[in-house]
Amino acid sequence: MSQALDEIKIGGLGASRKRVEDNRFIRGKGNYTDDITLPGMLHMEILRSPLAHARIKSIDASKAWDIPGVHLVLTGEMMATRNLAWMPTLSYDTQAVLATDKVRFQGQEVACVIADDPYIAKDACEAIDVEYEPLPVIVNPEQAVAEGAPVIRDDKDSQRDNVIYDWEVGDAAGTDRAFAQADVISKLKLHYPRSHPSPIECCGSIADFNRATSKLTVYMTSQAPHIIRAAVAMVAELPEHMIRIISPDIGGGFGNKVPVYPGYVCSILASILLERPVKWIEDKSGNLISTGFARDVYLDGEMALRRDGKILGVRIHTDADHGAFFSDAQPSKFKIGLMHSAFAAYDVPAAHLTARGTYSNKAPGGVAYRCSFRVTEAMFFQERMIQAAADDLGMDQAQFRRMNFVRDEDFPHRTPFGFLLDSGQYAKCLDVGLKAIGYEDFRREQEEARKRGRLLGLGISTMTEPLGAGNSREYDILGIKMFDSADLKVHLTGKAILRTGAKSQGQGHETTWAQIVAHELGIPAEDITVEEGDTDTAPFGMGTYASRSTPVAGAAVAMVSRKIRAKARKLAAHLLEVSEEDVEWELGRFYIRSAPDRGVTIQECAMAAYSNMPDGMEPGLENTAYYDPPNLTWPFACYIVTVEVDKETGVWDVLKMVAVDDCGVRINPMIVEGQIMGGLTEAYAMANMQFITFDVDGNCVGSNYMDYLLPSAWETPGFELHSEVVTPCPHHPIGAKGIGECAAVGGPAAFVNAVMDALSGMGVRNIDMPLLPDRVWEAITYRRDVSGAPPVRSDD
Ligand code: MCN
Ligand code: CUM
Repeated sequence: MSQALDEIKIGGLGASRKRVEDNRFIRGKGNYTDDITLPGMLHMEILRSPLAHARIKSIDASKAWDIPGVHLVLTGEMMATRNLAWMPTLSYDTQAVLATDKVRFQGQEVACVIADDPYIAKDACEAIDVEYEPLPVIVNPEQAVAEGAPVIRDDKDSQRDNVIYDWEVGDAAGTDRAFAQADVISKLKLHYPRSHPSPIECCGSIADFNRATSKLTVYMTSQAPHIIRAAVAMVAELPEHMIRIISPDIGGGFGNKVPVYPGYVCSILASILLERPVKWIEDKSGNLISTGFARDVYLDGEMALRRDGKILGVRIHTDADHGAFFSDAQPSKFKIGLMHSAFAAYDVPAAHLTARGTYSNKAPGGVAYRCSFRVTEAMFFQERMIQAAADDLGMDQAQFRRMNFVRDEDFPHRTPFGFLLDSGQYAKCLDVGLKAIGYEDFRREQEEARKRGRLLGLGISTMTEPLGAGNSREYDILGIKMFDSADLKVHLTGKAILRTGAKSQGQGHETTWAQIVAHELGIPAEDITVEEGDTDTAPFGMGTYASRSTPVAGAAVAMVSRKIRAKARKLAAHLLEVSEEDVEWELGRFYIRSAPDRGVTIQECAMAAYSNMPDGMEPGLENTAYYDPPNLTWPFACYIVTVEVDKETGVWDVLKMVAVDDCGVRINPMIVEGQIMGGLTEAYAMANMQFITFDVDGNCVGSNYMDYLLPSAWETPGFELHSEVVTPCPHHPIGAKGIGECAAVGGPAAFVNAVMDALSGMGVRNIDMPLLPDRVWEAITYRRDVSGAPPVRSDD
């Protein structure tokens, strides 16, 4: 009779185990960067540029130096003497650490003051006199390429204009042929606005250089500590083994904490110069105005259609506004991230994408915010285009999707842009969603309501998303291949510590990684400590973004557990005095095949590894696994929203939202639901209320939480989640696919499609996000599209 453990009881795969990290978070016992105080620690504040584009004529810091309690004032000029005025970006560009020649966006770092406390430092920043000579300002790609536009990056010898790249992917000629055969060509043009992650905790660092040991320790808010260690080694020319990066608890990242920011670099240099710990904690407006923005992409596309609804081909052009420096954190091969994952869920025979990136006088960014490298823009545009195409054909929204989906029996499926999809049940997800929303009934209700002058709408968004870069053949950042790692040490009593190269910012890795070990080894999850974020103890890894932790580090956790199990099997054979071939495994226990009652637990094997190993066996029970995934994972999602739009005010309310997510095997169903709820909330915020843009002078409008609204439980509609569709990932050791970004990626189009559906027949093709009441009202009243592209209009 089997004596296997009950997997759910030990907190294994599929257990909705409570998040262990919450025990300290809800007690106020988290350990965030700002909670750390070191002996003799000083504080740094940053002086930011008030202008978007200006030549710096002079910087006079003498008054700041005179303020009691000030230890150091850093300027670009001083940074330059150490070759640190500029730093490399993750996209092979350069970025100013502190401005020397010009300021290139509002909020750019101009000087830093290090003082006894942050208040003195802030006052001293205000005592610095900077003389600026204003220059013409560029806030969009059209201005960037206009005749006579000022060259923003005149620091670069090779740069004669504001174009960063022209890039293309797909089959131009094949796509031309598809369009030649089309019965109908459907077109759409829109702007996906800048958006901003706005985690509760801003960015920050504490640099601590110890002259006696030559060791630099930096506590910081990084989603990818090992990448930061490599970057610091290169930028500051310090030996890598003398650098220790520690990311303690992180209060939300959402992509905001992937890039290298000037504040980190300045705090490090200040600590080296002063030989004291230097803390920098960014304030909210500093975070909103200067850190990694997302999106800001202009999308223009057309779709070739056969009369019966079959998609024949797609053409997309994107203009991406990258701000003053090209600092996207993305795989080096792809200039516009994974934008070419657009339409992956659909069987599109031919496709071609062209992309141009330009500089502007705006904070650098473009990629990071729950997006897996531009996938948010790709899926938003895809689903907006799908809706427009179905409307142009006069076809039902659900039927048009269903007939063009990649079918279950067609996997593996190669997309026209070259991605390989391995699994999915798209039509089934859609059917579950339609049933849950009550599709047919709603359509009838909508028609009835129309007759009485009420505007109801239904929006669908269906998509598959590439999560979990990479495989190392195709994915690297600055040449470093995108694999990941796990290190597992089983102590002699059978308890264990697991470390990975990922870094949780709220996703719950301390809970879920232990569940994978429990599944593989039968060690109860509560007996496993999970630790991440310290480069001196964690194995090398590429960090957490692109929802890559489960697909890559999570796979490494399974693989290292299997290595441990393989050794434990030898120990079991030794303890049971049989040969290894006669030993069988069930959860938590090895037993003799011919005598199942005779067995040893994994804990007994662990004890033997330290006390009773066979002759010649290396003692101990620990191992490390590096995992290079064969492919990305492709979760699928179907989001459906119904709304009512008020004609008089343009205000719209969500009536119901359903979400059907298939992310393969769920490690922790409760955490997965939390990820989806959070992502849908962000999607709703982007679609409805988050307004951040620029005026003609490059002033960042909306860099405060009066304009850039964070939804609370009060504004957020309820979401109905469905988990019945599970298509295991065929190449992942436990069949899991990523989930961390799906809802934020697929969600926005569902909301916008719903509002557009409510307005159908009014001659409105597009309203740019956020769908603020005045924009919706304008569309209804004047029967026209409403653009949200900067510069902001004077009536906004
Ligand atoms: N999970 C699971 N079963 C699956 C897939 C995932 O139980 N089949 C669990 C994982 O074990 C993990 C969580 O769900 O605990 C998210 O897993 P995964 O999809 O692998 O994503 P990552 O852990 O790599 O997280 C990154 C992703 C990104 S890129 C952004 S941006 C984002 C997001 O996660 N930022 C977040 N979700 C966030 N959630 C919080 N609370 N805070 C952030 O900053
Ligand atoms: Cu692009 S935001 Mo997440 O991948 O850290």
